[in-house]
Amino acid sequence: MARPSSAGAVDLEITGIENAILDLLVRVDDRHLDEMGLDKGIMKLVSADEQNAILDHVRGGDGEVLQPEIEAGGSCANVLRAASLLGVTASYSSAVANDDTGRLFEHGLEASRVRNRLAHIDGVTGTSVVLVTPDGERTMNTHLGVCRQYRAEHVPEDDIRRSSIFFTTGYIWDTPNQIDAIEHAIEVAREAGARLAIDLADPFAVGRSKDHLLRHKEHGFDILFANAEEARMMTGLAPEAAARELGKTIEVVAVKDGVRGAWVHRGEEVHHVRAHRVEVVDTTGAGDCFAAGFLYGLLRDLPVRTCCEIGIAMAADTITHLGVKLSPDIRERLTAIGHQGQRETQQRLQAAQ
Ligand code: 26A
Repeated sequence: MARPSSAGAVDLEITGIENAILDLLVRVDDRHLDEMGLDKGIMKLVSADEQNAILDHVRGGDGEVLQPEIEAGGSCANVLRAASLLGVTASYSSAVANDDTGRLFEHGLEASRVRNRLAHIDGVTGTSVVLVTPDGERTMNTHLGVCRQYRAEHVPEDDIRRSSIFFTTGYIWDTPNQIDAIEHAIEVAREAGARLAIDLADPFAVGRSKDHLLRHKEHGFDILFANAEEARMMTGLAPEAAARELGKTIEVVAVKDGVRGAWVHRGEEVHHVRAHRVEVVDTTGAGDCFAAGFLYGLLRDLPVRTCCEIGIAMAADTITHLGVKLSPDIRERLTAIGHQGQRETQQRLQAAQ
């Protein structure tokens, strides 16, 4: 995906800013959610005390040792780590504290070779207690900690200027200082000619920040990812119609519809791509991996339908693992999808001549 010729040197593919969060994943039964009055499948903001009460509750109080699976999370960071595993060069910024949680998060970033542009602020690093039920659905209980104190001076301006794509999610429009920071980052990206990509991330985020998101929908976003519910909240429409509507002002739009697959819109093109049938272990990060795969495809100049197929393959792969993980052979599988997409495009072009 080429940048305008007026832009400076571009040696990074994606820079992202959002919330640094460490995930504590625990397998639970549906009754645990019922007993705690938690609605399955949603993200809820909670205090650190509430997180501890949830962990105590699922431990059952009989001396059983609970060992959550601990791994770096944060929606945007998930996207960048997954993209980086595919060979995309990425840089990430948010805020962590000088605590073990923050160090584990940083380790996750660096292990995936994502450039670390984290700010350090006194307090506690964000965490999400992710409860995974036997059907693979995830219910997130997030304590945001110091990432809510992220501010404009933390924005890695140089990295944004040197990137093809600036990426964030709907989660970032939260505190006034975070809003200042993201609006500043968007301005830097626009001035430098970087593409602006956003994942709406969560119906909760769209509900909270709809005005900001609608403004950027009209005057800024180049690439948008949404699930069916988020797209409906933005447009009042079902997935295909929502993709077409959002596509009136946004160059590339992907609307994900779970087991019904995804719709992608670009210019005159609209495609539907089917979901894969897989054994679902944990849906955490499925949307993040979709975005990672899709952006990888765009950065490699693949046809938009192929980008969507790669996104779907990434989502299908991660949901067969607990946590946001990918299978060792994922890169080869995606390369095969990419080659197939290129062949089909060549055949179509030849047939049209
Ligand atoms: C503002 N909030 C609540 C959040 C998040 C979040 N990432 C950014 N901001 N709440 C949960 N997450 C992350 O979402 C991922 C799955 O898409 C979790 O850390 C999880 O890895």
